[in-house]
Amino acid sequence: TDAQHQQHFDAKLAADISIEAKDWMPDAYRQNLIRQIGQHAHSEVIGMLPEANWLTRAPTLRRKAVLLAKVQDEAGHGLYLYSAAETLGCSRQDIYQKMLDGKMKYSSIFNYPTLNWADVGVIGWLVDGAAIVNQVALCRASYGPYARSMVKICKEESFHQRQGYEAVMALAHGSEQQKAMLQDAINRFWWPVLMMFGPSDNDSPHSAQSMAWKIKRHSNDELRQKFVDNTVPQLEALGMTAPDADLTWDEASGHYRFGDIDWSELYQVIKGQGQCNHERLQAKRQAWENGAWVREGAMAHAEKNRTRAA
Ligand code: FAQ
Repeated sequence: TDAQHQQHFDAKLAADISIEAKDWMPDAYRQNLIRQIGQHAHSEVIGMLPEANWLTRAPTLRRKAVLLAKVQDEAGHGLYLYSAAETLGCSRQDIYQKMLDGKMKYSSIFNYPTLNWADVGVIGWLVDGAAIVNQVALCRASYGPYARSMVKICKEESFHQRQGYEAVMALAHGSEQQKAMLQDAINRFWWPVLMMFGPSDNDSPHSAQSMAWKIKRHSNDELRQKFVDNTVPQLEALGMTAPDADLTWDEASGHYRFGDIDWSELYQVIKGQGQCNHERLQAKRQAWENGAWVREGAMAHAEKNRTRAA
């Protein structure tokens, strides 16, 4: 019966035994995972665009090769995550179409423009840095296929974060102009990166249930704090600053205290009114249309093989 199934499911969660694709699970748990994993997958593929913008203008061949590898990794992450979502019974094409139609979200951070080369380094360092803090926690998510995809993704994100830090280090040790370019990129990305962790705990509608289901292991605010604590020493090592007059070390708590986040900005961007929302979706719709002949060709080939076999 459903009550027995529920009991079995609850016992597994309590014992930290992962839930697998063929196991019984409450429908709300399944739907919540499709929502989160789907949004996560969309973020990976939309997230290719801001950095891809600089592939043709990377300053050296070495930088170009590294960036190309990094952007390709993001496509791979999207593919693992779409596969993880499919194990829950949704179709990849359906959730992809929802993203193209603006009915499913992707991370707010990818709606900001990349104006100069320093932005590429800062994305690797701060955006991938934030992604790791969030995703290391998700390696212990209760749904097995999601948790396992995170393990591999985190290894790659850690290379991404280091390549970003190495790129910003070069700028930090460069000319006055390069230092100014880096500081400008940090100033523009700092607050949007803090918003990646989602609304504050009091305003996060999904958190309580996702924590109870052990999908989320830490709250949005806990992870945001962890990111700030990790990152401020790195900022200092670079000789750079954050655009936050209230950022201070609090000896008593052992944490950095930071200023108030402008939540209205996050909500604007999530609603579709960020600087690049339109451009990002337009690029993905265009790519989908331009790829129609590939899909048609693959279908025709499959059909031909079927007829031959018959
Ligand atoms: N942007 O109740 P909560 C990457 C939405 S890293 C847009 O707190 P939840 C790597 C939220 O979906 C980026 N929407 O929700 C990379 C919900 O909307 P809904 C991707 C946001 O799920 C680097 C509503 O607000 N990482 O891609 C944002 O419990 C470089 C209420 O929020 C992940 O997706 C936001 N920032 O917590 C790639 C990690 N924040 O569905 C390329 C997995 C919140 O009700 C280049 N996801 N919303 O319509 C998560 O950990 C969680 O989903 C959170 C949000 C923490 C993002």
